[in-house]
Amino acid sequence: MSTGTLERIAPPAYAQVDEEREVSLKQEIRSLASERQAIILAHNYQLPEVQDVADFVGDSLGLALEAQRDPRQTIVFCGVHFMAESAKILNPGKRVLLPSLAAGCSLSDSITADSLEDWKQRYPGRAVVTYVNSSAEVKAQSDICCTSANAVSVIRSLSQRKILFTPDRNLGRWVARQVPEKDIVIYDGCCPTHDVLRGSDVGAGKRERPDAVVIAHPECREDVLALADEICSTTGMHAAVARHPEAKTFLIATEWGLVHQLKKRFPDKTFIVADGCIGCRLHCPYMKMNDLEAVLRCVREDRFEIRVDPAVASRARIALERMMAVPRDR
Ligand code: CIZ
Repeated sequence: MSTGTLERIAPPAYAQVDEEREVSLKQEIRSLASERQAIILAHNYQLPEVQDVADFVGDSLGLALEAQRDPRQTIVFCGVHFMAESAKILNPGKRVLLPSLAAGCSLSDSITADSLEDWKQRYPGRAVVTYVNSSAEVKAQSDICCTSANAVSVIRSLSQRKILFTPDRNLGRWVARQVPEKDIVIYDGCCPTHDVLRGSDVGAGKRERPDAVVIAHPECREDVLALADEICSTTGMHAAVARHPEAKTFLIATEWGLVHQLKKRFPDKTFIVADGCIGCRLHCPYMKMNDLEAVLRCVREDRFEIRVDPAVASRARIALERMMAVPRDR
């Protein structure tokens, strides 16, 4: 694919819907959601038009907290499967719906309860810290969860020095550099969307825009992080932009959906997806499964309901609640 000019940021063609249809879908979704007293939550990586119909847009930690705070009993979770599962685990009495069951996560699939069990046996006695991008079964076998917004604080909060970190190797390595006093063994999983980005892509963007501030997600590889001015979670990226009031241009090294929120909040800044090919590689196909048609079917037909085995859920909830007691990194 041609790299084009870095000025243009456009979603891949198949993600676009006809404008008139988009307006009527949004109206129908909003009116059905209020009629049925459903809250719509959308992750920062969702399609822009899906973010626009949500009551709340955020990262997985923010969405989980919002799901708990809101009194509505039906949660339409526009994200991927593990996130909807976490919402269900934390809100067992509420109905959690995921618009598309195809919205999985390769990183979450890179570790199973069995492979974690094998790994724990290889490294006995270590505290298991699991990134929320994991199944309920894997969380249930973990001591504590973390997100990219609190991973460093979670590791620091532990009394144990020896830790197993699962499943993202890039996040794990970055955290290990922040907390050298801990002995951290890192699982070999990754998010393919972030892992595909290379330092040379970011370097090319920097050559074209030497004034740009580079903001990278810690799921990116080390050569990308080495070029970053700021390394943070998606929600942390808002604060990172605010820390550079003099900067006009930002190279964003994370899934392109996040740029929609940044553009809304900072309309006078220019945000460029750091892959140099207009979001074509920093594109998570699973996050984009929940298009407006799927969200409408979800609200109208109450599908697809997420259920978690109660025994698994009660153990996973302990790991999630321990995490939620730890503050965000910054
Ligand atoms: O925790 C999340 O929501 C993810 C997957 C990324 C981030 O940094 O927000």
